Amino acid sequence: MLSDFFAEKNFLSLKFPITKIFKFQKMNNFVKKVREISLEKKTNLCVAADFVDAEKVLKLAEAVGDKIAIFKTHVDILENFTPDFPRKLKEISSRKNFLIFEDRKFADIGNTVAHQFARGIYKIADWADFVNAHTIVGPGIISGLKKENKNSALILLAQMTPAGNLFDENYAEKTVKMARENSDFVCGFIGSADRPEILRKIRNAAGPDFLILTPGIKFDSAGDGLGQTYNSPQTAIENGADILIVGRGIYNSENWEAAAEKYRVAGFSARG
Ligand code: 6AU
Repeated sequence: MLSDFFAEKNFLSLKFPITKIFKFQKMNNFVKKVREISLEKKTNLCVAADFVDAEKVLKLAEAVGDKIAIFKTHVDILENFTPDFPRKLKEISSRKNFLIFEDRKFADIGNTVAHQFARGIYKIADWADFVNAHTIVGPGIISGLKKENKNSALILLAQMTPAGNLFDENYAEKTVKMARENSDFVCGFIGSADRPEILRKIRNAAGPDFLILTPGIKFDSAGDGLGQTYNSPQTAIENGADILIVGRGIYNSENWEAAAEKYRVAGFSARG
């Protein structure tokens, strides 16, 4: 039985009009920053840069930088990573005014994730504005990351997009509770429009002070043969998402900038 905490409530609209959002004052500084960028650049788009060539990732950031609020990386898939990569990406992000999300999906004990976050080759804590973590391992993962945090905010995976995943309503509810208990560091969730009834409950329970970032967004909803599920920008926004993560829908197109513009318009106009 789920608690009242996660029951469907009607007092909050699922779509927060972006211009009215600033009356909610409890929000983390990173959430505030995203909202400010969204308003200024009229975008709630996050581009997922899943190339294995660092130069291509930087080219993509230059091409779509004016259209996005957040740029998402997977540094561990880069075949030519050097410390120059985050330095160059940071320069583009401050020039084009977007934030950087390293999609590392931490999933180990606190002590190990602390090392993974701050040390090794990538030194993620030195440059990422956002990182994300699985809550399956309990709140120690949040403490471990917090211990090494310099200037990042944490996103928790409350849902995932692949077909047949084991995330359920109970898991999402416990994840929202963990976020509320650590709201100095946790600023939002990954949610999926493929289970809209759960996404709505996450939004209701989390309120407007947390971001919900939703991957699995594409105009063409055909899957990728590897389990990924896709929904439209409208479906995600109507069910409580505020940031839309788009990868292949943009970087597999011939004109990255034009594709990003189409997703920017669709996502931002759906916000109302
Ligand atoms: O648009 P795509 O399918 O090309 O890329 C989606 C991006 C990928 C995934 O690693 C990521 O979003 N993702 C995540 C994230 C962001 O945490 C969670 C999830 O459940 N599904 C998903 O696709 O970079």
